[in-house]
Amino acid sequence: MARDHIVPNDLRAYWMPFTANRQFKKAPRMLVEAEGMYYRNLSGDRVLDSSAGLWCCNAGHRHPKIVKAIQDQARQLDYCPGFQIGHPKAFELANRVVDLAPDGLDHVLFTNSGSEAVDSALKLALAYHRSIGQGERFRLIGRERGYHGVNFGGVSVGGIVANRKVYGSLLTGVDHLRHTHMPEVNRFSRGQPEHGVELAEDLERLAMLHGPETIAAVIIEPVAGSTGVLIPPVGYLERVREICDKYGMLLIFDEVITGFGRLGAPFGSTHYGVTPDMITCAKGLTNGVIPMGAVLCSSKIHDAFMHGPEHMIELFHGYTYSGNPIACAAGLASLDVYRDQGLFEKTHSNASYFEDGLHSLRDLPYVIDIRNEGLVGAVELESIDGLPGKRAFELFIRAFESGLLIRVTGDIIALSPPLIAERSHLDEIFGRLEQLLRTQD
Ligand code: PXG
Repeated sequence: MARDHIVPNDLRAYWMPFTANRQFKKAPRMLVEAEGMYYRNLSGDRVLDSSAGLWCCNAGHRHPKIVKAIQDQARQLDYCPGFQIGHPKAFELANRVVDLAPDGLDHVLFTNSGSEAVDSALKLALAYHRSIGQGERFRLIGRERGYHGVNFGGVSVGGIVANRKVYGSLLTGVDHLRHTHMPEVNRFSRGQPEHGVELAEDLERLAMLHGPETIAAVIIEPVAGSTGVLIPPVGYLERVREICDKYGMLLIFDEVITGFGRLGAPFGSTHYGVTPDMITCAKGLTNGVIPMGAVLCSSKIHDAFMHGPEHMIELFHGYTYSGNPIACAAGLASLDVYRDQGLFEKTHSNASYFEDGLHSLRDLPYVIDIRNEGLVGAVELESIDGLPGKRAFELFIRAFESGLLIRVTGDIIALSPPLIAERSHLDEIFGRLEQLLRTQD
């Protein structure tokens, strides 16, 4: 039955995610088309994408091979139950992902988002310890300023205050490492900051505080993205790995952003040469086109569940859409495109050009820090007294109106262009940003 209070073009019903809804609905910003590095808005103007959508469209937009794979799959097998039944592409995609992963991460669970991947990994960590007779390991360690999605587990181990504080007590038995942002000594670092390896010792402190035998897993992003691009100090990830090994704690790298080429290697772990026990990923897995996430885990973890009568389910976990055929087709096509267009290598070779362009902005008004790694970077602005986030938000609006999509978090501009970006696109991004930064009020 039609509701008579619904009128065409009414924006009220949709409560938008992580959005200033009232502001948006007064002055909507709509995108209606995309191709390659550009979106198009309602008026038909081009909008250059400097954030790969939300850090996910690594091969750019509307890639013909990905579009075709999705169309073909929808025509052939639209949906297939994932519990007790399979379809070939889910197995093929799992193998392809394992091929890209560091040695030793040989098994894949599929989810529908990064948030679900994180909660799956945390549950798997707890269940693993229980299955090897260490059920007393119930604690989970995250990090201040960490972002691990919005489900209860991910918010509990996450460290972004606004995402946590209104949601009650969250999971119990969680603690947080200190974050690694040390602008006093690392301001304007290029690549990994020199100072801060000692922050990894915070894990020792937490182990001593709680008793290491109570800790199941530590989850961190190799490069913390959402909080404003924090690059790990030299030696930090290696030291965290050592401490986890010393006490039998699992290490989970949340690679939702760093997975699939962002740093110029398949994963952050391959880029930094540090292998975790699990990787969570999403976004670039399907080029952002169809929702999908994954947890990669070691054989040690997988094999610990493979006992008992063979007719029994080994892990009571999964989603209606785990390994959805259309998502798998999008995933396979995305990985083909990354390989065939050499996008990880291209990112590696564009990284220093990107770095130079980004750091050329350092003397512009209100710029207090710049940091980068691979094809991800941040420009941090001085906050307006009493109005945190306002300066960057205004810049975001002005950028959008002038035809540039950027992502801002607090007063930090985060850049993560599609990996197909040519140097001319990077020049355009930095040229436009320079203009916008120079003309701030
Ligand atoms: N872990 C990490 C490290 C992430 O970056 C998630 C988990 C959750 O993924 P889903 O698919 O559930 O959203 C993310 C997502 C931003 C931004 O601009 C970052 C994310 C998502 C949307 C916006 O900071 N990261």
